[in-house]
Amino acid sequence: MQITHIEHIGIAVKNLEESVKYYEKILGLKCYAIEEIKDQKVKTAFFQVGETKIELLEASSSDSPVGKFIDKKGEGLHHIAFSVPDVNSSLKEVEEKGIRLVDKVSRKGAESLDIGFLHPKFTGGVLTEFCSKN
Ligand code: CMX
Repeated sequence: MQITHIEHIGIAVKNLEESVKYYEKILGLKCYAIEEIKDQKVKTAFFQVGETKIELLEASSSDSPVGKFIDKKGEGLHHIAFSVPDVNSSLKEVEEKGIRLVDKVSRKGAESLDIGFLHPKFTGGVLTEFCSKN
């Protein structure tokens, strides 16, 4: 496994617009992109913090994984995403080590990255994502 850095930290929010205000007006960060990812049923807002991004996530439909998460646990840290050179080989590597995958093969995420999720029940309760630029 060759993780190069934390690509982003995903934070589930009820209202994207309201949450963006906190990051901009209180923390002084700048939202550089808002993007809806239809496949994941989320609307996202991005902030760059050094090499890492903060990704705010608002559910765009009631059956969205983020909506389910907020219903159960409330707003807060949702997932951590590690940058790797090749998502599919990293997914294969951890699966061979006994980790259950959410995604057997990569799919397209925000900013056109290749992404794949590991199941939180096999990662110490932290939903974990691999990302690569392809
Ligand atoms: N962090 C930690 N635990 C989580 C979790 C999260 N983000 N999301 C769900 N869980 C836990 C639940 O609390 C539940 O635990 P218990 O069994 O102890 O109650 C368990 O995982 C199963 O959760 P569920 O609500 O029954 O939901 P599902 O099994 O239907 O789905 C999961 C869980 C992880 C497979 C699903 O949320 C998923 O596919 N996530 C990956 C996709 C995603 O989150 N996309 C949004 C981000 C988009 C992006 O960044 O690009």
